[in-house]
Amino acid sequence: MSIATHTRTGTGRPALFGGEPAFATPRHVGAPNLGDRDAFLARIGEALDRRWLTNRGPLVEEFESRVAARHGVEHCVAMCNGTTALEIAVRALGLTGEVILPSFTFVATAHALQWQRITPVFCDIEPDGYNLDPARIEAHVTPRTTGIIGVHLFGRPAKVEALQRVADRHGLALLYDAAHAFGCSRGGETIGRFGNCEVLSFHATKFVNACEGGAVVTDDADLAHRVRLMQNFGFEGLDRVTHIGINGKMSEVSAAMGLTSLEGEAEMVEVNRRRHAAYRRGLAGVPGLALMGYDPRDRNNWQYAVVEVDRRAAGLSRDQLVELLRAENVLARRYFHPGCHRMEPYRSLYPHAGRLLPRTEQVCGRVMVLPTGGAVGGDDVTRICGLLDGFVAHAPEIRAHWAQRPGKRGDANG
Ligand code: T4K
Repeated sequence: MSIATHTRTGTGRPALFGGEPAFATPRHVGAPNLGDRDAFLARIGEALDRRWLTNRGPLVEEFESRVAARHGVEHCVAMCNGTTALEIAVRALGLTGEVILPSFTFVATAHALQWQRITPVFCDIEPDGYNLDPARIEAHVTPRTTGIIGVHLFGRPAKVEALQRVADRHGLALLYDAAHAFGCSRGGETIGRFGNCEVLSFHATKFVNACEGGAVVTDDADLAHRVRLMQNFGFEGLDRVTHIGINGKMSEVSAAMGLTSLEGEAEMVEVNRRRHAAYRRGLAGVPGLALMGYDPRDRNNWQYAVVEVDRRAAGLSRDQLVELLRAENVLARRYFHPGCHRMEPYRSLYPHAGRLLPRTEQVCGRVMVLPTGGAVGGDDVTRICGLLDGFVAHAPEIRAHWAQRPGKRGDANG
């Protein structure tokens, strides 16, 4: 069977069915924002000259004060990664027993609890969004509940006012996983100031990149003090340990990258915003594909191009589109499929959790994240939209062709 569905006009054949891939090299979702290479190398040179590479060197101190200032908070404790920052924040807040969180998040949010033998209790997300639904939390509160973790998924702020009300009503700690939300705001307030504390990630794929890195930001001086002790083995002086702790320190090399990345923030936002506008234009007429928007009243970093696929309207499922795109070297991702509750150990521990997570289950099967940012050009985005438009326009032929393939449709890699 001949199939020519690469574009709406039918030129070319999908790479999945033997055509030339649309891109000769991969287009990644999380390609790092690098910033000014010379500025980075100069910082590395200074660190080498100083022979001071970790243990709260001057670059880490500068990074901490810049991140604190950027978020309008008193305290920032930089860490080796966001997961460790989450674990330390959870421990410094004294959380035990059960903690309520969304399942539609990166698995690190749940692991940060389970790793410390705290039970993650998965709560469904809003009917009209991807964040924790404040209206559903109270049904999960038990005498063992000690806290809530809200996630500002894809940089869209959680409903912080409603979450705070629930936390206050039940005397629960409230912590935010703000891994995606650097530089974002809610109601005129910068993310970073909500709840007891917020946790940032500076992983290479994040808006601000420190290769690996994370931070706890807070206005609570006592909490910040405990967090700082915990990330440095509990040392309070040269040989005085006053607290249990681990090694969660950020290195000078990471801080050098983080500072350089921070300096490029305005430019990165602009590039991300332009790519988002290109996706909006390119996908506007494509049935069944809805690009996630951002509330114009909030500031955002526009780091994620998230598309929800309505299989019936598009004629193809999210998984089919991801598989077609990946063959074209467009390495779309199914973040955060299948949801934490369907990953181990949660899947075995709580096999029925999905019954209380209908919206999460629906969204986990529909969302895909597309390449954006500085690593893709505006023309690339136009081309990716053209591919999607072509696939959807020719969905019946593609489905028919698929049905004849040995093994039929396989699931794309997450
Ligand atoms: N909370 C939330 C909500 C999070 O999303 C994350 C991390 C955390 C907490 C924990 O923070 P960290 O401990 O990571 O600081 C990636 C990242 O490793 C992870 O940081 C991130 N979330 C998650 C959403 O994505 P993977 O397993 O998908 O990574 P990987 O290797 O498949 O890379 C993703 C894409 O980026 C690929 O297309 C390749 C591309 N890439 C990646 C790297 C590392 C590059 O182009 N260059 C690179 O250097 O988890």
